[in-house]
Amino acid sequence: MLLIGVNRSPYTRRVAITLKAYDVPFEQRPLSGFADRAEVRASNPLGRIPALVLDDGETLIDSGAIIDHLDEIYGRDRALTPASGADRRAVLKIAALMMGACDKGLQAAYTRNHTPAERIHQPWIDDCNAQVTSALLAVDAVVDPTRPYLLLGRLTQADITAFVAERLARGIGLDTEAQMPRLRTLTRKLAAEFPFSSTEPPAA
Ligand SMILES: N[C@@H](CCC(=O)N[C@@H](CS)C(=O)NCC(=O)O)C(=O)O
Repeated sequence: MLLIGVNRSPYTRRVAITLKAYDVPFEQRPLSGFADRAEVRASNPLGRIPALVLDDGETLIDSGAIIDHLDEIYGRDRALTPASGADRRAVLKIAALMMGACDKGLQAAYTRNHTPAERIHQPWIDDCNAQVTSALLAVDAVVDPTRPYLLLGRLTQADITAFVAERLARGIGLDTEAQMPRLRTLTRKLAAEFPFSSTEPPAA
């Protein structure tokens, strides 16, 4: 199995953490959606990371669809996203909030990095960052500091997505320590667990 993408990408890292949590061996080709456009498009015509090439050559794209497949094959009755019911809805809701926060944080970053300085519309960037903040605050409110994980008393995709979104938020300058202290404490604890520590990207 081959994971295409750099772990600096929250979407790629989410898949890498999931593979490690399921103890699935894989290789990784650390391509960037911007620096390695042609190579990335050869795996995903949309030109985005991550993509996952399965052992039979089939290529899956988009972190949500990739994780759906991993849950089906490797998660079974302990899937990181429960198969049905209220538990599934609760995990999916946090995952949607956190992946949406990543989308908005990256929109702000893309605007800053890919727009000529005189055309940058700061209110749009501020709006995006406010949405990231609001989503993270909602998850901060769910954290129970006496419990090791967000939901269900075990690691779920809620923790994984909260981890990558909080990390992205710090990367774009949000002070999560001050604004979401419970979430920051949770992500510090998660960072010490193997699926998270073993997927830490190299310092830029
Ligand atoms: N919804 C996608 C988002 C993937 C995504 O936006 N990846 C970024 C890297 S963080 C990318 O490849 N951006 C390049 C581009 O959009 O041109 C997923 O969950 O996999």
